[in-house]
Amino acid sequence: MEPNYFRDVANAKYSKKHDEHIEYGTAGFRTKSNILNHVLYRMGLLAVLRSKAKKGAIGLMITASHNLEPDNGIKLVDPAGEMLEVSWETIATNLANVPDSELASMLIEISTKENIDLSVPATVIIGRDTRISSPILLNAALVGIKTLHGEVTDLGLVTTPQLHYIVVCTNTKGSYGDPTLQGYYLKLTAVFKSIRGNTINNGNYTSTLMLDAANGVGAIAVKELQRHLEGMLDIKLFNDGCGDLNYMCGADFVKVQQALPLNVPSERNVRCVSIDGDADRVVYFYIDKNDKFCLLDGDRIATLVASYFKELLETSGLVLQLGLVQTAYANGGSTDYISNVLKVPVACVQTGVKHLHKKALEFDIGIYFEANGHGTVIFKDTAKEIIKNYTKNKTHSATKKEAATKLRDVIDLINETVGDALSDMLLVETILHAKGWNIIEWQKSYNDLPNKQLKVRVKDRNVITTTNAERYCLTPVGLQNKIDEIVSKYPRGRSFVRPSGTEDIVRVYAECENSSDVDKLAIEVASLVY
Ligand code: 16G
Ligand code: ZN
Repeated sequence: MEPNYFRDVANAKYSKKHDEHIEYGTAGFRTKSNILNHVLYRMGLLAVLRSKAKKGAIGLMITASHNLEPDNGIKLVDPAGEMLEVSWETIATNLANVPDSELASMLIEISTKENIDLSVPATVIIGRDTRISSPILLNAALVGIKTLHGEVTDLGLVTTPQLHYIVVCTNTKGSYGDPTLQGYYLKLTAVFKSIRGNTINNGNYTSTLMLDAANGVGAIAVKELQRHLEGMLDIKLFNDGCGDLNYMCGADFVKVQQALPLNVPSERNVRCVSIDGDADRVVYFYIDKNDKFCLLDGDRIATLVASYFKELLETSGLVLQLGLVQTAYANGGSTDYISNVLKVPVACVQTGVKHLHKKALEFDIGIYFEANGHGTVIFKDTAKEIIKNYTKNKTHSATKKEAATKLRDVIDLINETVGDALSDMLLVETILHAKGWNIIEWQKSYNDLPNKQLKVRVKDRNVITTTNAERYCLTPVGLQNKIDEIVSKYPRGRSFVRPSGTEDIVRVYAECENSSDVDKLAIEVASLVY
């Protein structure tokens, strides 16, 4: 190792100015933006080491997703476009919290333990969301990267999924797509247009929708989509960046509050979409003829996609294993529908995209969605190859080949690296168009159980530990028995509590058959946690 390589890492401007312990959680570091400066600097340093360790470009995204404006955060993206490897999450946490005096020695220790060849060149691809604090934090990260002589590609304002896309394209030398924003828009929109053909409307499907962009970076991307899809998809954009980020709008607000976001007009039976502040989550909703708010969340998207893929597999005669991955938050109504009506295997894992992604890799075609609208579909390389060859095989009937061709094309519409609100939306639009469905028909496919989520502030959320994909409480001892007792009083009742990975709170989820009971059930369970 070059002895002087870490010589300049001490930097007074980015020294650690407080003692708050910060953790690399489910989606990276996320907290108040004014205590993140040294963390960003240090993650710049770490990204260089990670790039050298993996001999590939690393992504660094500055965002706090659906959190309000005062927060910010950072996450690192591995070369294949995936979340940072779990063992490096601990390394990141340790590096963020070490005293300044031990920074250099910890970097040396990481390099030695991870066997990093420091002569390997490093590249870090950076993106940021629209928060006021993002440019300052960007500078901190840039200084970190440059201190260790890493190359930087600064993408400016991008959605989180766009960053993931560009990282994977860069590392696969363009075979996944062109590593530019232009490449991203062209890839998604070209296939969207070609699948849709000349029929803009079909059956009860019409091409108009209202989109709430949470006043986030997604609004910029949506404007690009509007340009590319003019005449094909009529997107009416709301919360386009002029208002407060994620404030009473966006996918998280809509999902949790089950209410119309600010500024979106209450028009009956119109298909509406909400994305979150960094555009990796999407939910649909509409106001029905009785002025009731109706939500179509990640579970709905997953079931719609599963039913479409199942249909294409059956029609084409392709034999591939289709599976769906959910979390404990998935509505019991959706799980019943998937298992009993669609008859697609369904797995449940703990919250956080990395867990869903990993499980979905076990299927030839793995669909994963969190109820909050974060999800995608991933295909094994072998499955892609089988589908491609099938479309070329002259012995299959035209109908079979047509279904296989649709399957082949729709793969290009999907951002497999991570849940992508815009790619997911274009997929949903494609499926609704193919089925000739309006949003009411989509909703009729099954009934959600009434459900409620609550946040509880506690002294130490980590006293709650869970198992069985967060559906069962291990500690405090006795809590689970009390939950079971309460739940047993409610027909089709289900409830769980878990510590949040992104906020200093405990989350409570409850569902049951009668909407008049659900608030009571949630409050009863929440009262056990106080
Ligand atoms: C993060 C996760 C999301 C998860 C949420 C749970 C990623 C990219 N994002 O936003 O998947 O649903 O955290 O938050 O993994 P919670 O632990 O606060 O409930
Ligand atoms: Zn997000």
